[in-house]
Amino acid sequence: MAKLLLLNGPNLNRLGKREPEVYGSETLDDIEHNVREVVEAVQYQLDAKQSNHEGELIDWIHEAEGVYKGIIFNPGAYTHTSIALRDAISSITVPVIEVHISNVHQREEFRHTSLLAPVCRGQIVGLGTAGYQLAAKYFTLND
Ligand code: DHK
Repeated sequence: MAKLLLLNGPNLNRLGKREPEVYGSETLDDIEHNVREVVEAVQYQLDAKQSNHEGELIDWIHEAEGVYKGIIFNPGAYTHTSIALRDAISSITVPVIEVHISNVHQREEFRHTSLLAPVCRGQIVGLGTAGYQLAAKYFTLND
């Protein structure tokens, strides 16, 4: 059975409580539940992980090689800072879709740049938590 990995980075465990005017009221559990529904409807399997630690995210990306068909990844603020995460994504052949709940381009200048997008399959920004489900749909469509 094909598997997808849903990966969330720093502060995304605070969803639901964190700046609801920016990130909405859904929790990470809600998001994982909704993505799981999309994935399981087409007989895929989902693993979902969240970490506030860059190194742990890097380890999980390395371990994804040969295991997952795709990674749906919201790297949080590491999007804008982490060359190490970019190198981790480049080091595997599993395609990664970068997802942002908010429209980062409508926000502070420092959020306009993604160090990771150039090595990702694609990027979904500003569509709220639906972005995660749309990324899952992409991976399940392309069989
Ligand atoms: C989430 C974060 O934690 C921010 O650091 C990013 C992103 C935007 C989001 O919109 O999901 O800048």
